[in-house]
Amino acid sequence: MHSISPVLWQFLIKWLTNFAIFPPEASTIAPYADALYFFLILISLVGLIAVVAMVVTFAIRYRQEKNPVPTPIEGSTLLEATWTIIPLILFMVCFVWGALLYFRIYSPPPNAMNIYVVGKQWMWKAEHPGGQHEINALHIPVGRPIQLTLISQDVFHSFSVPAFRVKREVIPGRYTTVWFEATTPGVYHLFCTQYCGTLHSDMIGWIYAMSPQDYQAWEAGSTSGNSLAQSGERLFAALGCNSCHNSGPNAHGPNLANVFGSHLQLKNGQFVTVDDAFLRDTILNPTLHEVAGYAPIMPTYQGQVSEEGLIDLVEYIKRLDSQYRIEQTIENSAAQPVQTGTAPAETSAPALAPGTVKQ
Ligand code: HEC
Ligand SMILES: [Cu+2]
Repeated sequence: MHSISPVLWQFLIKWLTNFAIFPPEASTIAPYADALYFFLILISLVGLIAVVAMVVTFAIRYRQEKNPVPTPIEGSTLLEATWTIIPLILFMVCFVWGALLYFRIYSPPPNAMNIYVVGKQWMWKAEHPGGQHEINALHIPVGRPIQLTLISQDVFHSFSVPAFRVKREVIPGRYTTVWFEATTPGVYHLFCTQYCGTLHSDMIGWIYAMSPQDYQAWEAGSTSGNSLAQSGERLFAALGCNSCHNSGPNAHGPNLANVFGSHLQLKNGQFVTVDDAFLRDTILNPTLHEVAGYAPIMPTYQGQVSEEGLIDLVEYIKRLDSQYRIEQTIENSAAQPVQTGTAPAETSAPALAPGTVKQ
């Protein structure tokens, strides 16, 4: 898009960034978003100049001394067609261009690496599948598509990284996703762009875009010991899910192996594709979509599992293939206290299983 003159483009962006009126372009999508942005500015400028020029010319040309009596104009089809068709074309160009960009921004590539982010008053908590937890920080490798699955624990928030030109609403009770691919290693600002209470302006963090080697080193150095799926496996046992969901012959619930991504038939005959949101909904609200062939005996876990716990369960079920073992962690999980590595305030819940909600 900026292939017209990469040199000129670089110059423009550098200059704007240098004067702190423009964030750097640090993702693959950024130049595309900027191209549309500059196009909008350009046509606005052209419109502005045309209108001002006409106001001034007409004011001079048709001033009172020259035209004491105004000449009535009956209308001109040509003129009206012109000022209808030209803006229509311009708006259609903006629409099609914007729609193409929108689809690009909101459809993650299938090989994207998934990281979970929980927003709450007033912090961002990121959870990597490997079990790394961070607060108001997110470490990512450059050159690799990253998909974030976002959810809020309380009110509406909005996850915005200007340098990547992405922004996504973070909503209580519903997973939303956003993806990006960072291009330049660096540290970039993360903002909440939804007014979410008194300390909203404190709800900021940093994205650390690192070279793949640095990222690997960080990943290895900051794991809390358990992957999300392993924590999920323990929670699955602690909450008694495995009393109904096991591959045994007398199981009361369906086998959950390979359920993620499959098409399930519901009681009303409809089919649903099992995704993250479906899994989360089923745990909290089993009657919402009852699966054909089973009695609706699954209890609700509303209020018993934290958002982090739900993420662990989702991640566990996602990774189940033929059996119920992610790793042999079940035996010792009851004996030793489990460190989930989330916010310090939450790791101290004594009598509860990891990931469950304090009552
Ligand atoms: C009392 C038995 C029971 C318990 C305990 C139970 N479930 Fe279920 N679960 C079922 C039954 C029966 C169904 C299918 C009918 C339905 O959807 O209500 C089901 C459906 C599901 C589904 C939908 C997928 C499918 O193939 O139908 C998921 C996911 C699930 N359960 C996860 C869990 C998790 C996670 C827990 C623990 C937090 C849990 N269940 C606890 C009985 C149970
Ligand atoms: Cu917020």
